[in-house]
Amino acid sequence: MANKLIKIALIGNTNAGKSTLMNSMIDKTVSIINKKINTTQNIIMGIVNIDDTQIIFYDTPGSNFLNSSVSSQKRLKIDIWTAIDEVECILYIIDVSKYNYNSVCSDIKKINEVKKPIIVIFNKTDLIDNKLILPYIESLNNLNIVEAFFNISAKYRKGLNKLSIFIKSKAKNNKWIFNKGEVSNKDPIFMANECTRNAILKYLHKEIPYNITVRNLLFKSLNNNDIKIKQSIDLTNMRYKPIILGNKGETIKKIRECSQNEISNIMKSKIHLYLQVNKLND
Ligand SMILES: Nc1nc2c(ncn2[C@@H]2O[C@H](COP(=O)(O)OP(=O)(O)OP(=O)(O)O)[C@@H](O)[C@H]2O)c(=O)[nH]1
Ligand SMILES: [Mg+2]
Repeated sequence: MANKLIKIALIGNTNAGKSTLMNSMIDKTVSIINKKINTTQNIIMGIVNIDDTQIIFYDTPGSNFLNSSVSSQKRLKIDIWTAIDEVECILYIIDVSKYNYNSVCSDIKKINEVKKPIIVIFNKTDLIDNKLILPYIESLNNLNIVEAFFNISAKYRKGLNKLSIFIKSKAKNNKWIFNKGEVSNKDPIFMANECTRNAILKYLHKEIPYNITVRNLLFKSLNNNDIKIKQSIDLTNMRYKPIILGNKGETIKKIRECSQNEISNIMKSKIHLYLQVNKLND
């Protein structure tokens, strides 16, 4: 039996639930999820193999940047278009509780310039009365751009079976790119850094987390299968240091505990996490 392959881009506004959808499809946390905006900062691939078919999802940063010309957002925009270029099919994810026809219309028209199948996904259907969605579908259908519509709840795993059957049916005969056990293109060090970044997003004010980088200093498996990890939280400006540490070190303690728990859940090992705060490029 020939192997099949399909690459899919997950595009949509920040907070639409792209990373949640990818994690639910793969049944593992490969991309971090947060209720704050712009959680995903670069393309993260998630891989799922169903029978003879390998599906590769490209999770992207929120596409509110699709039409933006702000220079700090250029890199995010490039990532989105790189993903759109590399895949065979685009899933455009919408937070149905925040549906805005004009914004969806403008995005899908722009994406349609690459002439690839666009599938619209109404996510977070757990939050609204599903009857509301039919008129949304009818008006978008009039554009003759969208190949199919799906209603799902990525968080509560509703409607995902139908969606994966559909995606699978679009796969073409091709060699698999990733080996059987691989679930992401990112390594454990990247994932561990991301967990700490996510914890920082959780506990700090909006503007600060975007001025920090998490850098790995040590990642070591111990004899008893525990993992020892040291990371540096690099700051563009040391005036953020007291904020990250918090009163008597309370904030960094919470960040460390939260990240350590998340890494432990992902890696299914006991984690010993140590954090330090440094100036970027020191
Ligand atoms: N109620 C509900 N919440 C959801 C659903 N899917 C995702 N969420 C929540 O929406 C928030 C954003 O989810 P993410 O998956 O991080 O969104 P994203 O599209 O990847 O966001 P960016 O990475 O910032 O572009 C999180 O708090 C999720 O728990 C859903 O089906 N129902
Ligand atoms: Mg995301």
